[in-house]
Amino acid sequence: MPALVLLGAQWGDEGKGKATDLLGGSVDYVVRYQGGNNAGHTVVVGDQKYALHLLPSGILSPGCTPVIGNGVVVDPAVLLSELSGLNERGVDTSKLLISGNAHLITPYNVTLDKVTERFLGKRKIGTTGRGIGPTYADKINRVGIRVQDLYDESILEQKVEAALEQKNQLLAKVFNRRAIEAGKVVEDMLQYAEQIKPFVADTTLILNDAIDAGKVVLFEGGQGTLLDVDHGTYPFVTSSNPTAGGACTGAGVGPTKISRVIGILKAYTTRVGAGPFPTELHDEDGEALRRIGGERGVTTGRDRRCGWFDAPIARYATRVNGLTDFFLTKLDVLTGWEQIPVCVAYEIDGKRVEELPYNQTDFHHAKPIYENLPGWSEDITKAKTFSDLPKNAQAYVKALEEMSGAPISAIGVGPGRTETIEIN
Ligand code: 2SA
Ligand code: GDP
Ligand code: MG
Repeated sequence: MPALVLLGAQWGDEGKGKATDLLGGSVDYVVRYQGGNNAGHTVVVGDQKYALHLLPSGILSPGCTPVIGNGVVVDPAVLLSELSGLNERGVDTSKLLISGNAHLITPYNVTLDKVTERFLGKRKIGTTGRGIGPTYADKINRVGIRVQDLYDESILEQKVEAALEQKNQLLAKVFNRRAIEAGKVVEDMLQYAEQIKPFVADTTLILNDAIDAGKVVLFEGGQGTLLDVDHGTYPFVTSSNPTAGGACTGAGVGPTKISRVIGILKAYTTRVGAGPFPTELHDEDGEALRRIGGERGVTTGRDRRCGWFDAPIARYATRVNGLTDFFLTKLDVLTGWEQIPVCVAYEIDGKRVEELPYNQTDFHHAKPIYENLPGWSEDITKAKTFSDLPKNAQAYVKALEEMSGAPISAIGVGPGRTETIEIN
C-alpha cells in the first residue's frame, strides 16, 4: 500500500481529520494536495481537541512527515500562527515540508474574496472568505505568487506589481476601494520568508522517492467531492480539485502510484455555504442533526445545513474518485430516531433518476425519493466490532454500503481516535 488518498465523499466535513489521524500511525507522509486554510479538520486525541486549517492532520502523529503540496494555497500568516499554536501545545512541527511551487494567498486576494461575496449579495457562494478563489484565479491567470518567490525579492516585486495592475482598476472601478500598494504587499510577504524557509522543499521529488522506497504516503483531501471545481455543484464549489485526480496534480505523483482511494462518508449529509442540497431538512430533524452532530463550521463557525443520507451522491463519489472503500462516520449521531429516511434516487420533472444529474438545473430541481430504514435507540459509542452494533444499525450500514457502490471498511461511532469500528 505505497500511496493512498483519503477524501470527502459529500460536501466536506465528513470527518476526514479524524480518519487521517487514525491512519497516521501507519503512514510515513501525510500530504495536503489542494485547498488552503478554508479547510477545518477536527482531531480529538484523548481529552485534547485540535482544529487544523492548513496543516495536514498527520502533523499530530509523531512518526509522520506532514507535506503541503504544490496544489495547496498557503496564507503565510496563517501557516505561522497554526504552527506556533501547535508548538505551544507541545506538538513537534519541525518535519513539515512545503512545496516551493505552492501558491501564496496574498492580502489582496483575501480582500477580493470578501468584496466579491459582498458584491454578489443574494447570489454569493458563501465562501470562507480566506482568499481561496482569487488565489487560484491568479494561479490559472499566471499572475500568482509562489512560495519560492519569497526568496527572490526582485521577482517578487515584479510579480506583485503585475498582479496588482488589473486588480487595482477592478477595486477602484467596481468595488469603489482604494488601490493597494505593491511595495506594502511585498514588505508584508517578506516578513514571513525566513521563518518559512526551513520547510521549503522539492516535495514532488521527495514523495516520489519515498513511494519508490516503499514508504506509505497518504494524500489528505480538504472539502469534498461535491465542492470540486470540475465535478461538484458548480458554481457553488471551492476553486480546487478535492477529487482523487487532484492528488496527482496537487502533489506531482502519477496515478499508477496510487492503489487505494478512501471516501469519507457521513451517515447523513451536511453542507456549509450556498448551493443545491436535495435532502436538506428545514425542520426539527435538521435542527436535531445539527445539535447532536455538532454541525458548525470549524473555520468560520457557520451553522452547517443538515439533511438525510443521499445515496446518489455516494455512488457519484465512488464513480468520479474510483473509490476502493468508504469510512462511514458519525453513525452515533443517528441513535434515537425511530425511522431513518435515506434518499435512494431523485424525482426530476416527474421522472425517477438513479444517478446524480450532470445538469445543474436538474440537480436544483431534484426531489429526494426516500426509503425509511428502522432506527435504534441503544448507545453505540462503545461498540468495538460490527457485531456490537444493534441489528438495525448493522442493517443501516449494510443498506448504505449496497447503495453506495464500495465496501465500508470502518465506522465512526464517536469523535475520539478510539471510537471507530474497523471491518476487515
Ligand atoms: P471557499 O472559501 O472559496 O473554498 O468556499 C467555496 C465553497 O466551499 C465551501 N467550503 C467548505 N465546505 C465545508 N467545510 C469547509 N471547511 C470548513 C469546515 C468550513 C467552515 O471544516 O467547517 O468553517 O465554514 C469548507 N471550505 C470551503 C464553502 O462553504 C463554499 O460553499
Ligand atoms: P473534516 O473537515 O472532514 O475533517 O471534518 P470536520 O472536522 O470539519 O467535522 C467533522 C466533525 O465530526 C468533527 O467535529 C469531528 O470531531 C467529528 N467526528 C468525526 N467522526 C465522528 C464520529 O464518528 N462520530 C461523532 N459523533 N463525531 C465525529
Ligand atoms: Mg471540515
